[in-house]
Amino acid sequence: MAGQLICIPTYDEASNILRLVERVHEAAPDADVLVIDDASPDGTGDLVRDRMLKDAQLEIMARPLKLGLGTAYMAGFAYALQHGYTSVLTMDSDFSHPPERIPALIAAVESGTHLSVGSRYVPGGAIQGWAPGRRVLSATANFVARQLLRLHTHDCTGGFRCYSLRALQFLVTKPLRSSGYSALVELLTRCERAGLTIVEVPITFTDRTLGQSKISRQEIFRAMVTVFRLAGRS
Ligand SMILES: Nc1nc2c(ncn2[C@@H]2O[C@H](COP(=O)(O)OP(=O)(O)O)[C@@H](O)[C@H]2O)c(=O)[nH]1
Ligand SMILES: [Mg+2]
Repeated sequence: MAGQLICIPTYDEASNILRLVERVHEAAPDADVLVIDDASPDGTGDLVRDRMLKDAQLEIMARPLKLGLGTAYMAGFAYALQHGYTSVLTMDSDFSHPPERIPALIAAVESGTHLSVGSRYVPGGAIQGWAPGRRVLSATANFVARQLLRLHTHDCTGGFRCYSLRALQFLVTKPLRSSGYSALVELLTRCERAGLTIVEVPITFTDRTLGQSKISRQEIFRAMVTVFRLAGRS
């Protein structure tokens, strides 16, 4: 019986991915890992394929082009359901999401919560290494999203989450409107509006030390549009 699947979307993460997979296996020895790679030009996919030869708990979903974070999550959810997994944990591949918090996120879902959210914005949560500008951007995005969408969750934009089987079955019934980063807000909004139970697990988020952030001005603008669109449908 398949259990937990850990989905890691990657785009140009050659400097991080293999070390991360190792740390994830240490933190969650029973979970399988699915890397969802969008044809990274830096060869991330080849590194994963090579490691798969000696790692039976590692799999790759290789997509032909950069299709965005939102569609990567949805593809991971569909894969998990097809293969009989009972929960999906999502995390970034740049070590911003501490692997040692994986067990706490999974435990919350195993004890019956539909969705657990790794949170920077609850007591015990923190951010390390971000310049003031990025901190303000994230705090503002969360404040605006919470107010406009009337969300209860404090960290609406983080991608370190564990989705229960119930949450997955619900989310795959409808395609997302957003393909990029704003998918995180959309996924959360759908779960809250459906009345699914959510807990926030405090995490210390640490800025990446290797590789480049893929968030762009265009992504930020698109995310704002998504929040307004979702607000219009509340
Ligand atoms: N598969 C896939 N992964 C992506 C894409 N864009 C970003 N990622 C991954 O999503 C995660 C978060 O991206 P990152 O650049 O660290 O964003 P930031 O932390 O918000 O600056 C990382 O693991 C990226 O490699 C994409 O278009 N497709
Ligand atoms: Mg990052």
